[in-house]
Amino acid sequence: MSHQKLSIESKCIHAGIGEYEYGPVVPPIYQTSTFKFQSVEHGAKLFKGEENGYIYTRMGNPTIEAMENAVAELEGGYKSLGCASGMAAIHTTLATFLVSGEHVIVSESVYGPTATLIKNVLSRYGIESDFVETANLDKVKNAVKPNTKMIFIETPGNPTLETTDIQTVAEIAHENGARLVVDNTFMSPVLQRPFELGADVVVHSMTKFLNGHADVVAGIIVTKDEETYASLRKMLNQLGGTIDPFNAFLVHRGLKTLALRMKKHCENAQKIAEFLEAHPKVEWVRYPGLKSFPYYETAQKQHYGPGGMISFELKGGLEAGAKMMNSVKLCQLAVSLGGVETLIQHPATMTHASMGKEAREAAGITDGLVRLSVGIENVDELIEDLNQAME
Ligand code: LCS
Repeated sequence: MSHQKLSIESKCIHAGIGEYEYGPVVPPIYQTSTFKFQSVEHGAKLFKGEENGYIYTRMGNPTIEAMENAVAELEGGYKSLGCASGMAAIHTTLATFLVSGEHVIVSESVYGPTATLIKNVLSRYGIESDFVETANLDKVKNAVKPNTKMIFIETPGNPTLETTDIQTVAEIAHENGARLVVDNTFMSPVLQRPFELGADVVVHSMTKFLNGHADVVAGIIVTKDEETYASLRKMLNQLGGTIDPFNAFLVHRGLKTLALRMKKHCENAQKIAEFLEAHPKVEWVRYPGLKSFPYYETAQKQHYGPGGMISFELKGGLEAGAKMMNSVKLCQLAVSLGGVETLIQHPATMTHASMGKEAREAAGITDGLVRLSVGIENVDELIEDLNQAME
């Protein structure tokens, strides 16, 4: 049966699995930095690209390739590139497609280090940027300049969950000769597939939902054609932010339960968001599955489920939020997200501290905002824990 016809649940189990010596059902871990050539002539042919084969793990490795093929298949893309972290994936993508004098439009609400990489590092190489509320399509249109070559959106955005209409922004990008890159970390390909909506490149921090077990730092860039893939591969070979075989093996293992996990993340988060919304101590809650979500229509249009991320603020702001975060017992106070365990954190002093107060305020990241990554524990026990922490 062609994988293309399979459901996302079955793809999670079978994607990327090839044929290996002795017939294992799981790709072996080729924990090697380099590969032997049969002769000088053979080595030369591999380097020239006249023959297929492996040379050196930074340039390619069968365990990594199996995981890359799996993620590409889940996203409905062509090929992908495993990276050492989500930041390595983002850096490689920006460095490949932007040169000095060019301009990128970026979602205001993005992971803090993505914003600082663009503002503080890429600016040193002459790359211009504007951070805008990409959920507001007029603002995106107005931000386009003659030298705009990329629109980079993170949707839903970290940590505000600001949701950008991927299809319309893809149209704006393409009408203006720019590429659309989507950071799909918060949804995973089970809940959102940006290529179906016109995106050109998809990136992920695989540290999050894709691996799902809080034991790997990794990233990926997914492409939809050979030309894009080849340019990125060349850049990744030079920048060197490649994933290693063991981490690729772990991510591939995690992918098998991705659909199952996402279903449970959604069920639990929906119940918790409803509990928070009804709680007298809660000032506001943002969750794509709530009717009160400011981007509810866009979310309904482009998501296959509401996801596992919630942001909220207590009455009493930061002080009340800090008290709550210090009082959880089952939920854990830690950054990162997308794992099987529920994590709670404070963006203004943690994940988004590097952005500075002004940029945070512009992006709607208030000092009192609390971010919850809902895990797959028993939801009644999670609610009991949140309730006692608020009391
Ligand atoms: N993109 C998004 C949307 C992220 O949330 C993160 C990390 C990254 C990219 C970077 O990925 P990494 O290099 O860490 O694999 N987000 C984190 C967070 O919210 N808490 O800790 C890390």
